[in-house]
Amino acid sequence: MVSMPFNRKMDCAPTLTDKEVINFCRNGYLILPGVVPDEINRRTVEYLDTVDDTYEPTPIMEQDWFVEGVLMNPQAAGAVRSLLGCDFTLPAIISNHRGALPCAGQGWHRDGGSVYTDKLEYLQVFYIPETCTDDMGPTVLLPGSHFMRIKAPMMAHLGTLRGTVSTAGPAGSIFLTVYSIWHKRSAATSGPRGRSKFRNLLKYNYWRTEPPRRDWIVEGDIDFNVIDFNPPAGYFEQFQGGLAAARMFCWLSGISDEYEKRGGQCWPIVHTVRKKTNQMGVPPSLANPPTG
Ligand SMILES: O=C(O)CCC(=O)C(=O)O
Ligand SMILES: [Fe+2]
Repeated sequence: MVSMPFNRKMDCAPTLTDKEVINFCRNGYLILPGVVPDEINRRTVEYLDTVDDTYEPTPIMEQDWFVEGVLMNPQAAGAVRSLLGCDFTLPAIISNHRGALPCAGQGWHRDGGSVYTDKLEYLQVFYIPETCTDDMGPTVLLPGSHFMRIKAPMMAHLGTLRGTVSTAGPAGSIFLTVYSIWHKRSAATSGPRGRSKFRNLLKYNYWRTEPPRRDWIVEGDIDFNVIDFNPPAGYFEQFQGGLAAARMFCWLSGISDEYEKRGGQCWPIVHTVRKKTNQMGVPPSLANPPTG
């Protein structure tokens, strides 16, 4: 039996900048189009067709080419390293949302076990080994919804929502999500496509092992007072989405104790302040030095 690197710790250089980390906090997802090489995509589809077509093809982790090319993929792992810190763990389970084409869509949901928190202890990551077009039923996401509190039975009946994002993309695309983001498989109207005649979508989690700190690519000249933290889909009570994203960014930066929500026009909501002015309540580690 080949040993599988379940929960094995890994480290690599971070690839995301401050602004990219902030955007992840705002949106709750990051799409990396076509980052896995064609040869690995081809082998993955072949494996899913001929070796293991179940909903949990975890033994694919016996394959070094899969572990290196997908789970440890340089762009994906660099983004995971930026968000989960050094020595994050590789997955312990691989799921495949494999659907014949055409296929019915799902209702809006967040996956079981979701909690609403500023803490980013793990990431839910998806990989599409074949090109997925909009008529092949890609997963759709609601940006910013990882902070939106709702019970699953209350969201299942929702239909078309404004501001959703399709994850349709080229073969080898990987997307990282905050676990609690609202998402669903959209309806696939196309007939069989591609080699496998299925839409394969692998899903797995990475976990943090180290306390958070701001050790991604730090931008020296960034002014945290003039950045809009609001998630793009405007479903929040005014400012609440931006406040939640800023709290997550502070937690990731290891400065939660510096974040003080005093209410009213407190950081980060008045990002229209003149350059180099500090908003009320900006965490000292993120503030501009005093002028004059
Ligand atoms: O198949 C998809 O696009 C998403 C599947 C999913 O979200 C689920 O089954 O929980
Ligand atoms: Fe799901």
